[in-house]
Formats: sequence, C-alpha cells, structure tokens
Amino acid sequence: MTLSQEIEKLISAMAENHAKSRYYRRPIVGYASAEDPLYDQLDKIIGNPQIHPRDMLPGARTVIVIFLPYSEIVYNDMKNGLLTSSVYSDAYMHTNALLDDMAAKTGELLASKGYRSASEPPTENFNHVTKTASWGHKSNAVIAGIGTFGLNHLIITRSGCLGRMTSIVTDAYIEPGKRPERSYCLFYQTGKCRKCVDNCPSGALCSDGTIDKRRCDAYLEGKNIHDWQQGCPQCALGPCAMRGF
Ligand code: B12
Repeated sequence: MTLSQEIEKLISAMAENHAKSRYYRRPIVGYASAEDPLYDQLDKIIGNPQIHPRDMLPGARTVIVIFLPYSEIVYNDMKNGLLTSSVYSDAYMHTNALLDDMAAKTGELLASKGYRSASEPPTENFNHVTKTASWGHKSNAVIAGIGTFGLNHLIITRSGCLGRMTSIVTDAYIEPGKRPERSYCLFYQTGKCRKCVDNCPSGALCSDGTIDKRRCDAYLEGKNIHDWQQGCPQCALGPCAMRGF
C-alpha cells in the first residue's frame, strides 16, 4: 500500500467508526506540493501575511488536506428551515474534535515511517480584527485540487461545500493532486445561481463576489450563545451543498 493509500484508509476508518459517523459522508483527502508557486502568492491574493508550509515545518514537502463532507442527516435537519439547527451545532463541535484527532493520527502514522508533520486546528486560529487566519485550510484545499472557491467563499468539492476541513504539513513526499479545470460553483459556471447570497441571513454575502466578514462574524457571535447554537450554515445550503458542478 502506498503512503497516500494508508492515510486515506486511516481517515475513512476514523469517520466510519466515529460515534457520530451518521453525520459524515466519505472524506476527501488531497495533497499539495509545499513547493507549489501558489504558496508564494497567497499573501497578495488574500491580502494578509500567510504562513508558508516550510515556515510551519522546515523541510516540508507536502500539505495533506482532509475535507469531511456532512451527510443528508445534517443537511435535512437544516433544510427544516431552522436558522440554528441543533444537529449542525452538534456536528460542528464533534467535527472540530474529529479533525484534530485525524491530524494527530496522521502525524503518528507519518512518524512511524520516520516523517515529521505539523498542523493547525480546524478553527479559532484567526485574527479577530481582520477575520483572517495566517494558515487558511481553504487555500490549501484549492492548491491541493480538492475544490474551488464558490460565490459563498466556501470550498466546493466534488462532494459539495457542506462540511469542514483541516490540513497537515509533512516532510514526506506524496504526489500532488491535479487542480480541476473549471469551478465547481454554479454561479461561476453559468452566472445564474445566487442561492448562497439569497440565503444569507446577515446580508454579508454579495453577488459581486464579496463578503463582509465582520457582518457575518457579528451575526455568528450574536447567535452562538450556547454550544448547541454553533455556526450558521445558510450559505452552504444551495445546490452545491452536497455536490460540486
Ligand atoms: C476567519 C474564518 C471565518 C470568518 C471569515 C470568513 C472568510 N470568508 O474568510 C467568519 C467568522 C466570518 C467565518 C464564517 C464562516 N465560516 Co469560517 N473560518 C475562518 C478561518 C478560521 C480562516 C479563514 C480565512 O483565513 N479566510 C481568508 C481567506 C482564505 O478566505 P477568503 O477571503 O474567503 O478567500 C478569498 C480570497 O482570499 C481568495 N483566496 C483565498 N485563498 C486562495 C488561494 C488560491 C490559490 C486562490 C487562487 C484564491 C484564494 O479567494 C477567496 C474568494 O474570493 C477558517 C479556518 C482556517 N484556519 O482556515 C474557517 C473556515 C473557512 N470556516 C468555515 C465555515 C464552515 C464557516 C461558516 C459556514 C460558519 C460555520 N462554521 O457554520 C461561515 C461561512 C462564511 C463564508 N461564507 O465565508 C470552514 C469552511 C469550509 C468550506 N467548505 O470551505 C473553515 C475552513 C473551517 C473548517 N475547518 O472547516 N469564518
């Protein structure tokens, strides 16, 4: 078995054997080269200094990206029309913990073969003034080719955008993924779909492709007063929720 197959087997088994496995579909795992020239352009693209993989881990060769797509159970619960779904909130809490575990176990697998690794948590690692992280999992997902940015500013994968992700830097070499030739977002393909913009309860998302991050965060902050009210998935509930185009 190759190293990538071993990693994928480990990640799939962790999702399948998790106590809340009903929340998940099959994980997507992708690989970016730490030498990809896009990493040198991220400061400019994002407008905020970004950590280069080799600053995270000297000698870095690969960035492993894991996207955990949510199941119909999570999707249907939100489709009931509740702005805050207890299932989504529960999934949010468990998924952050599971992604941390996945990064740790992947690190252990790599260490057993003599490789080093480093990772950042799935969230809460951002500057609260700029609302931007210096290690963006979404950028890694794009560079690894597992998804593209949608009008909703989320990563849309072939299994949709409804889910969460993490990324791990290692000095092991794994063949990088190929980036898709076109966007998985219906709006960027046809100019017609604006479901995410229409769904946004705070007015933060605009059809010109911009997002008012402070407005979005203020809405989240005002709402997340209990653990069972985490997140707002409304921009992830369009036709791209469960599949990419
Ligand atoms: C800060 C943050 C927020 C802020 C700001 C959101 C934002 N859009 O940046 C607030 C609090 C508002 C927020 C809200 C939400 N968040 Co949030 N958040 C983060 C965090 C911590 C950092 C994101 C960041 O730095 N963004 C800055 C840049 C990267 O994003 P951007 O400005 O949208 O990027 C644009 C450009 O810079 C450019 N770009 C950026 N990188 C690259 C790379 C290349 C190669 C190219 C060409 C272009 C490009 O294209 C983008 C589109 O124009 C990440 C976790 C992490 N550390 O990565 C989670 C994360 C992005 N959030 C996530 C989610 C799910 C949400 C919410 C749905 C809330 C929820 N959990 O229910 C909403 C959705 C808001 C939205 N539509 O964007 C997920 C996204 C999953 C996905 N499918 O993409 C992440 C990855 C968490 C996770 N571990 O899964 N979030």
